[in-house]
Amino acid sequence: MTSLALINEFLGQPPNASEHGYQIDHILEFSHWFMGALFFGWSTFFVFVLIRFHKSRHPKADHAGVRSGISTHLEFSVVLIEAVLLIGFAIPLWAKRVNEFPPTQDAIIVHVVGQQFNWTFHMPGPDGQFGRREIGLVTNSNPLGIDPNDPAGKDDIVVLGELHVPINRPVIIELSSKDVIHNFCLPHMRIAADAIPGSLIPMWFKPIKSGNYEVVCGQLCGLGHYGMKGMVVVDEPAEYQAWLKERAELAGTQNAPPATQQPPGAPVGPTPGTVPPPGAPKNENPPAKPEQKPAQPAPTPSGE
Ligand SMILES: [Cu+2]
Repeated sequence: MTSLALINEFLGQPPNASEHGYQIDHILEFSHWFMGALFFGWSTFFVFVLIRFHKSRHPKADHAGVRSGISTHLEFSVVLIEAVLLIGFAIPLWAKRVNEFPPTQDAIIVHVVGQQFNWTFHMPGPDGQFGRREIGLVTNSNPLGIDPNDPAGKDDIVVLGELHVPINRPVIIELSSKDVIHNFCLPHMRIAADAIPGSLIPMWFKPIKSGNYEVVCGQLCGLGHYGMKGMVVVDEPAEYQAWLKERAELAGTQNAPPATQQPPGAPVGPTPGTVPPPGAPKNENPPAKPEQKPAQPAPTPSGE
């Protein structure tokens, strides 16, 4: 680590784990050192002016002002350095991030969906094709609303909270949200982008260090915002394949629940309409049948 990086460490920047991250770190480092130099320079100048133009030395104000051109040169230099930073470094780096996506055949493509207050990851499965998603099909067991009639969606992998990616391969993320605006922020990978309902926002990074990296939500998205965390695990290729195989095996049961399985929220206990065997424990709060009419109050037999 160079001495330039000291300021990033001081500001709490976590270690970089992505291929492009060092470029962002350089700009951050340079900008902070430059701001520090400006602060020091202008503060010194301010103190100098206070002393140099004190009333005791200049009892009468001079309307001609300072005649040397040094302040003009200084200000011009500051503008020049800032223009070089913006036009020479920041804009090209940004343009590279948004225009130069890696070829999709080498990349891992993941749909990331934010919702209050977690992240869901959607991967295409062995066929390499994402199933159709439809917001009307969202249920507890189908959090992304994958169309069960779409053959491309049969092998899709849906994981909540933790995504695995292989090291040294570009990861392309398509970001969206189910409710409010979130922000998918991976501080170690030096990327962040807003997840906006109704939009698919692409972003990409290439992890170069294996390990577990926290995902945070970078937009104040509600009361549970503080807990909206996830994990990106960068694996060695063999570990990644093992994880993928495990998830793919699970995907069959995830996406196609057996026909006999009760839907979520179904009443627990004997099926409504069956007579419990004698001696069976009584079912408290029997589920009401929707077609049942509310019971009429029995007429009181007494003649009061
Ligand atoms: Cu959020």
